[in-house]
Amino acid sequence: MLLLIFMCSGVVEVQVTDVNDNSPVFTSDSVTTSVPEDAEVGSNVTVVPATDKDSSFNKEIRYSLRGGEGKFSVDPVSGRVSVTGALDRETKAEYSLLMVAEDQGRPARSATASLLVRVSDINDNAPKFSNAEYQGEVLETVAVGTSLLTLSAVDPDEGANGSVTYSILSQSPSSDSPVFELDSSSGTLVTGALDRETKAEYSLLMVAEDQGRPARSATASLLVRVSDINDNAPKFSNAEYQGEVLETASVGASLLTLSAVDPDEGANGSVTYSILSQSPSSDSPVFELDSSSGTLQLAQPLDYSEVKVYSLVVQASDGGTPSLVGNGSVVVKVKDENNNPPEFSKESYDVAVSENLASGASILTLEVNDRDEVSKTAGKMFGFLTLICVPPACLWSPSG
Ligand SMILES: *[C@@H]1O[C@H](CO)[C@@H](O)[C@H](O)[C@H]1NC(C)=O
Ligand SMILES: *[C@@H]1O[C@H](CO)[C@@H](O)[C@H](O)[C@H]1NC(C)=O
Ligand SMILES: *[C@@H]1O[C@H](CO)[C@@H](O)[C@H](O)[C@H]1NC(C)=O
Ligand SMILES: *[C@@H]1O[C@H](CO)[C@@H](O)[C@H](O)[C@H]1NC(C)=O
Ligand SMILES: [Ca+2]
Ligand SMILES: [Ca+2]
Ligand SMILES: [Ca+2]
Ligand SMILES: [Ca+2]
Repeated sequence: MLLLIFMCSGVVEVQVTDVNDNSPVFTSDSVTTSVPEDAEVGSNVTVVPATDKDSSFNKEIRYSLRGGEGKFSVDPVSGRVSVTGALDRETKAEYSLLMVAEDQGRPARSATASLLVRVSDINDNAPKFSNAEYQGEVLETVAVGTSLLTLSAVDPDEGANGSVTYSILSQSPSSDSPVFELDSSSGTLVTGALDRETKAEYSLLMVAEDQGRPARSATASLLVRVSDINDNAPKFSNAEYQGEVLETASVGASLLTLSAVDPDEGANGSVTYSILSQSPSSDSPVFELDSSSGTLQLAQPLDYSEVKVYSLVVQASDGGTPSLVGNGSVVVKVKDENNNPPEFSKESYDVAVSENLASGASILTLEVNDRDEVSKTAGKMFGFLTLICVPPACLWSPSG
C-alpha cells in the first residue's frame, strides 16, 4: 500500500497583532523642578518623558497634567510642561502636580508620575513699614539712650531678599550730629539729648531696605514731639532795676515795669511777680508789684527826708509744680522836691533890747533849717540870720 503524504507547502503569513500589554513608564516616578516666580507665561518648566514598549497606537503616549491651579500645562505629545499663569512665590511657593501618560491602545493603559514644581524667589517685594507715619512723644528730660519705639517693616521675600535693615535718611531740623539713633537690625529708635526749649519737634525720614541685589527699599516718616518739663526758672531781663521817683509822686503812680522770661510751655513758663523784701522796711509796704504785669507802683506816700533810697528784692515765679523762681533787685531813689519851708529853730523869740544899744550890735541869732535838698543844692541857704537893730528900726541882715 502506498501511503501518499501530501504535503502542502506555502508561505504562511502570520499577522502578529500587538496586544497592549505594556503600560507607559515614566523615566522617574517623581520629578522635582523649579521655576522662578517671574517666569513668563509660555516659558518651559521641564519635560517629563515616559516610554511604552508596545507598538503602534499602543505605544503612542498622550500626556496630561492634574493639579496646578491652571498655572501649568503639558504639551500632550512632547510632555513639555510650561507656565500658563502668573506665579508668585509669596502666595504659593510650590505646586504638586500629577503627570499622566496614557497610550492610545484600546483599552488604554496609563501611568502617573508626581511633579513637584518649586517657585524660586525673586526680589520682587520692597519692605513695607507697619505704619506710613509714626508719631511719638517724649519728655525733654528723658535719659540719653532711652528707646522711643521700634519700627517694623516686613518683606515677604526669601532670605536676603526679605531681610530688612533700618536707617535714618534725614532729620529735620538738622543738627551737627544726629539726635536719634536707629538700630539697623532691630529697628529700635533711641534718643539723644533733648531740650524742648531748643527744639520741640523732630521729623525723621526712615528707610527700610532689603538685602537683595538690587535692593528694594521703603520710607516712613516719624514725628517726635518733645514734651515740656518745668526745667527753666524765670529770669529777669535786668539783674538790677533802677528807678527814681519824686517824693511828691502820688500813691498808685507807676515807677517801672519788671520783666522776666521763662521759655517753658504753658503754666511752666507763665511768670508772676512779687516783692520778697523791702529795705528799709516799713509797717505797710511802700511799693506794690502787679503780679502779672510786673509794674511797680507806689503804695505809700514818700518822704525824701525820711528815706532816700529803697532796695527791693523781687521774685518771678513760674506756674509749674513745683514752681521755679528767679530773683531780682530794684533800687528806687527818692528825689527831693522843695516842699519844706525853712524852719526856725524856735517858733517865737523874745528879745529885750536896751535902748542905748550901740548901732550894729548883735542882739539875736536865729537858726533856720530847710530839709529840702533842692534848696541846699541851690547853695543859697542861710544857715543863720542875725537881727541887727539900728534904732529906731531893727533890720535882718544875713550873716551865714
Ligand atoms: C521650550 O523648549 C522647546 C524645546 O527646547 C523650544 O523649542 C521652545 O522654544 C521653548 N519655549 C520657550 C518659551 O522657551
Ligand atoms: C533673591 O532674588 C534674586 C533675584 O532678584 C535671586 O536671584 C536670588 O536667588 C534670590 N535669593 C534668594 C535667597 O531667594
Ligand atoms: C510742665 O512741666 C511738668 C513737669 O515739670 C509736666 O508734667 C507738665 O506737663 C508741663 N506742662 C506743660 C503745659 O507742658
Ligand atoms: C534767690 O534768693 C534766695 C534767697 O535770697 C537764694 O537762696 C537763691 O539762691 C536765689 N536764687 C537765685 C537764682 O539767685
Ligand atoms: Ca524684598
Ligand atoms: Ca519674591
Ligand atoms: Ca519754668
Ligand atoms: Ca522745659
